[in-house]
Amino acid sequence: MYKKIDFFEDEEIDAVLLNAQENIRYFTGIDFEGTVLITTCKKFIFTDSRYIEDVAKEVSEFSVIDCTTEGKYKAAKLKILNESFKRIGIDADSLFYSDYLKIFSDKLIVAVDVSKRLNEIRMIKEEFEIENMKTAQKISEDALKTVLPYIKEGELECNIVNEIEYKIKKFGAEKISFDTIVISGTRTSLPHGKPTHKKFKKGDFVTIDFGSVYKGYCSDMTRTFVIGKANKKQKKIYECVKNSQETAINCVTDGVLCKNVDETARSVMSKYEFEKYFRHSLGHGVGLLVHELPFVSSHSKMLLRKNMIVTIEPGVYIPDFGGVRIEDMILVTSSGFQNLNKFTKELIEIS
Ligand SMILES: [Mn+2]
Repeated sequence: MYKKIDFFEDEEIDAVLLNAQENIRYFTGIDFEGTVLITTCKKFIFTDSRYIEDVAKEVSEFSVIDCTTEGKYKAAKLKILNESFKRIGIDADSLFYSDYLKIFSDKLIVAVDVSKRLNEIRMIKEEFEIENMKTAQKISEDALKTVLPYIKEGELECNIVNEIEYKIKKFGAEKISFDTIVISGTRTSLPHGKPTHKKFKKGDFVTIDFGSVYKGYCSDMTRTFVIGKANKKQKKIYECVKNSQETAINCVTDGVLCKNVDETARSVMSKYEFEKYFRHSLGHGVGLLVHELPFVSSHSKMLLRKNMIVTIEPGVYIPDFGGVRIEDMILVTSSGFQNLNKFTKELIEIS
């Protein structure tokens, strides 16, 4: 299953050259390393001996060109590119400048950057994509549930990383969607802190941000726990973040501006006087990439549309004290939203 490119006329281009792994997968339906050239009537795959057998079996509409040696690669690609093209759409976000020079420097071909268009097509998810992401999310939640008993005083951040990643793969994911974050204590004020050999202590916040990949599709979630009883300030921060997140999620629907959802989350935080401690955007699209369009931020001019999947992940991070982030993946529907994350958001105090 793959999407067709339909903007040749709009962009006045004869062909599109794809390099990014996620776009290759999306516009060919298969996963391999190489380059893809799609014209209005022909489709070419340039790949090498590592993938050629598989690729040739899986695609029928593409001409597969063996580029096992560098010389063959250049010759094949340049020959085709020179055949009849004047203007070629390139995925400038991922095309190496050295490759760009080989193709465009001394030729009369014009390069048009179509990366934004390609990435925008991927924002609206097909049914099979939504199903894969639901499965990826379920794997993550099942992993966290089974790892929860290991999260206790004296345990190391990095051991919990290992346990979660092991369970994610055991439960059927092909890989993790990004390096698992497990941080504790005052280090939870670092939104993307790196796990260490630090032990969990009584009174620590523990923040876990992680995801699974299922059939190429990512999931992403965050939960924050407390080891022992939460103190008054911890409870206030947690309540603020939870309230901010739930209020923002509740205004997700088809047609709402991304920046309005971001603003809603911040306005809840301002009631707790914590908004200055929320220093990143509210969320992001998820799909073949863990971070993709649309970005749910104050700068975004995009609207949320039916069948987009975005994270909503407010956080309050107080330096030298600690922080809380809660993150769910939200599917936009015509009348509102569906939260793909079922894991509790009540504060868990681990005794
Ligand atoms: Mn995220």
